Amino acid sequence: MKTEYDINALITKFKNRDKIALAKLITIVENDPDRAHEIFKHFEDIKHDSYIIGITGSPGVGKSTLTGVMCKKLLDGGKTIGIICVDPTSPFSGGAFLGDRVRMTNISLHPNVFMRSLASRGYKGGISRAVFDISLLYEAYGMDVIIIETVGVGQSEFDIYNLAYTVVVILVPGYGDAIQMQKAGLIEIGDIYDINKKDLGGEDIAVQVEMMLDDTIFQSGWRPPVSMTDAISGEGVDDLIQNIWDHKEHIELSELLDEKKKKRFSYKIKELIYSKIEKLISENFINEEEINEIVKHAVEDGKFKIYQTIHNKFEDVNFEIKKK
Ligand SMILES: Nc1nc2c(ncn2[C@@H]2O[C@H](COP(=O)(O)OP(=O)(O)O)[C@@H](O)[C@H]2O)c(=O)[nH]1
Ligand SMILES: [Mg+2]
Repeated sequence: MKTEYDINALITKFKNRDKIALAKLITIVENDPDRAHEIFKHFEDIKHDSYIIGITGSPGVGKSTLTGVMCKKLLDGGKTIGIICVDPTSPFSGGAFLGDRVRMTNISLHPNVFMRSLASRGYKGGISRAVFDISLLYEAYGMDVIIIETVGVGQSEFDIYNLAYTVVVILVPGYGDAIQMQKAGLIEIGDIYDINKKDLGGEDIAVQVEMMLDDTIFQSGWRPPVSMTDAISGEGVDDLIQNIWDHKEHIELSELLDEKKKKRFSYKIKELIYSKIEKLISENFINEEEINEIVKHAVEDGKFKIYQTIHNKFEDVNFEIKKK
């Protein structure tokens, strides 16, 4: 059964900074993207002032632990923070969700922080759609900082690069050699590199990253710095945070931040258009009954004709789109 919410009542509470209302609105945009416009029409005046930080790296490098420590420091500095954890590598177990909760319990009760985990695939319209909408809600809520934690880069599922203003790539000792890193596309994406688990070593990888960065030309005029942290003891985290603020200042002064904001919105606009068109097509051309019929033939007649059937079906279609 679908839960009905009174959106107007929720918005009123939300505007009074009620975290439960924030949680409910997030649930609505997650599960029912078609209702997003009903929510966002109440936020036409919001400023897009939240600073969006992406934290990325392979599973287990310490992203959640680091996010927790950074958050604590930012909270102490009076900031309000919204966190989104995306971990599509654990589709069924919900392990990411529970794990992150445990790692972040010490901060998640703080009134100035809110956290949401998206542990599985299968969000309507995709994970990036859900992440974007949640980030907008955080902005409307007035969060100073939004942290998006995500596994890996350049996946079709979710590209943090289109959303975050500063991307931090986390590596750990024993990751492998520089060539592997280049293959993984890590050198193109990071604004900042951090070698976490420095208690286990990592000087060698830091040197390799530095060398690789020295060989790269950065058109933006920003040469990514490399920090080393121990997220358990908190050592080095202040440097990492300082690097983030330095990058923020750099992109503000060079007007790159505006470019990034524009990119964020144009990405969203395209996605909205595609999802509208997809809906149009699925409503007009894809009919479950018909699909079942084709499947039934395929199975019962012992003849595999699905390509031919769909091909013939579309031969007869006139794709003229008329406005009302
Ligand atoms: N030794 C050591 N372990 C760490 C450090 N940071 C995180 N860990 C541990 O590494 C494991 C994975 O951390 P987690 O934050 O869940 O990684 P994520 O998958 O990248 O979010 C946990 O057991 C952490 O306690 C660190 O700096 N040093
Ligand atoms: Mg994590």
